[in-house]
Amino acid sequence: MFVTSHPARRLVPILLTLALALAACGGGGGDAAPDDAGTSGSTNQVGIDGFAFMPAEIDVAAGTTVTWTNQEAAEHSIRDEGDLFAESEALAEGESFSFTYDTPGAYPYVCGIHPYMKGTVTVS
Ligand SMILES: [Cu+2]
Repeated sequence: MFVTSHPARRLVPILLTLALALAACGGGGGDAAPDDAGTSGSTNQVGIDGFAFMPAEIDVAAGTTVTWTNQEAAEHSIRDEGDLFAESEALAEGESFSFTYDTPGAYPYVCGIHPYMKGTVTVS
C-alpha cells in the first residue's frame, strides 16, 4: 500500500506545540522569589506567601498606599487590628488589596482567615 502523504510531517507542529507547552510549565514551576525581599523596609508592596506577609514589617511615609498581593493558592485577607479599615475581601491568588495610611503611628494587621499571620505598617 502506498502512502501518498507523510503522516510524520503532520506531527511536527503538534510535537512543537507540546514541547513549547512543556517548556512553559517547567519554567513557571519554581517559587518566584521576590525581587528584593527584606525583613523590613520602605517598600509599599507586601507579598503574601507561605502563610506569611513579606515583609511583615514595613515603614512608610504618611500618605503612602500599601498594597498587599496574594502570591499563593490559599486565600488570605487583610484585617486591621484597630478600626482603621474593614477586613478586605478574601484575596485569591494574584489578587491585591490596597489601603492608604495617612496618619503616623504603628498599625498592626492580621489575615482575617488565619489570624496568626501578622504584620505591621509603621507610618511616619
Ligand atoms: Cu491567611
